[in-house]
Amino acid sequence: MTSQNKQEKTFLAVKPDGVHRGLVGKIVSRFEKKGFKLVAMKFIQAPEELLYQHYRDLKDKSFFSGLVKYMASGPVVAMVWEGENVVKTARFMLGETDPKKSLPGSIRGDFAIQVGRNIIHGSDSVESANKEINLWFRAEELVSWHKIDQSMIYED
Ligand code: DAT
Ligand code: MG
Repeated sequence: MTSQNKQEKTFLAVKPDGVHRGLVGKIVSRFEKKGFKLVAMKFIQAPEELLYQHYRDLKDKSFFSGLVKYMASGPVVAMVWEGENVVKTARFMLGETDPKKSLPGSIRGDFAIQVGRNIIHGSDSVESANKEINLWFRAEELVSWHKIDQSMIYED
């Protein structure tokens, strides 16, 4: 199997706290340096309806309304990244949901303190990634392109 067959996509979003704190460049840079390929990106203030959909599995949690309010409080940088095993690897790069449990070196471990201000979202499975990508982006917003350094990142 070539790496081309193992490529998958994930949905990542710098949350409003990450944007306010000027961390967009640093966060994007980590995924670029890793070798993943950016295929879509937009800067938007998400409507609450979109956020209800995005977090629908958490609608019965006590923190749900606070979560939606925080996510709608300012702009987010919504992105789609592609690469081999990118869903799981991006989750490792994010750290744990609670920054207190996130190792230094991870994004939440390095830049966040509380779970309710953990600066970045990442899909937790290929299935949720596909749902989230479809929710946040139209098909034509995903750019199909060949990244010139692929043979230096993948051996096959
Ligand atoms: P993750 O974002 O790591 O996938 P999740 O899907 O379980 O975590 O929860 C979504 C977001 O909800 C999470 O990034 C921050 C918030 N959240 C989760 N648990 C929380 C809690 N106990 N208190 C406050 N906010 C919480
Ligand atoms: Mg989640």
